[in-house]
Amino acid sequence: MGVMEFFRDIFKKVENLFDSMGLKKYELSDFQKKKLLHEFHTFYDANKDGCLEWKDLNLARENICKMNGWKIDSEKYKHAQELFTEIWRYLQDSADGDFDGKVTEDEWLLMWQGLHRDHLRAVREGKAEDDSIPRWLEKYIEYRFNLYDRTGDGIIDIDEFEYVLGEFGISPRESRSAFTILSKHGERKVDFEYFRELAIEYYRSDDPGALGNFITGKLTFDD
Ligand SMILES: [Ca+2]
Ligand SMILES: [Ca+2]
Repeated sequence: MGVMEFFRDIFKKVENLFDSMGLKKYELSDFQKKKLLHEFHTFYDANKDGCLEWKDLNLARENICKMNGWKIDSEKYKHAQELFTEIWRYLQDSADGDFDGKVTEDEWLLMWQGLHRDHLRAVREGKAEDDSIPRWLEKYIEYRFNLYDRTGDGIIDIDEFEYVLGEFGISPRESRSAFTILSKHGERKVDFEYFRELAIEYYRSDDPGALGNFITGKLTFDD
């Protein structure tokens, strides 16, 4: 082996080592897992039996249409139907590892683990931006924004936030405090651009101080 080959070989080994060390940060932290499980139980598992099935998404869809008074055959009703069908298709393909038609907590976390890993790799390889997210999640965040923005003026206010989260079992005290924090005491308008930024933080950030952590109205993840 020539000197050049020798160093090339060493270089490759060091690179691989760094790569395997780097893989560690792909693991979701306990804090990230708690946030993702809160999302699972509060917004996805509509019948609260601990696992996610098509009937949960269907129930969530029906509740949302009812809450907003969207009539069958209206555009918004059809849009919600398409969106929930797409999300469920994605969850079945990406999360339901044993194909039993149910997504358990473990399967849900594994899916997020995979999304997290793929994203970090893609960013490192220059194939994705920091804030790129899969299409279904992009649509889901848009839907959540529209759900909160009841008056449809493009901005979520504290009363809308409290009302909608109340439907998901969050107390007014919690949701109002959370909104005060994420809106920086009302100084920062919660338009779609800002909401999307916060939502991505909620799904990805491991920083306990990130304002995006407050987007579901939950104030702490210590328990
Ligand atoms: Ca369920
Ligand atoms: Ca399953």
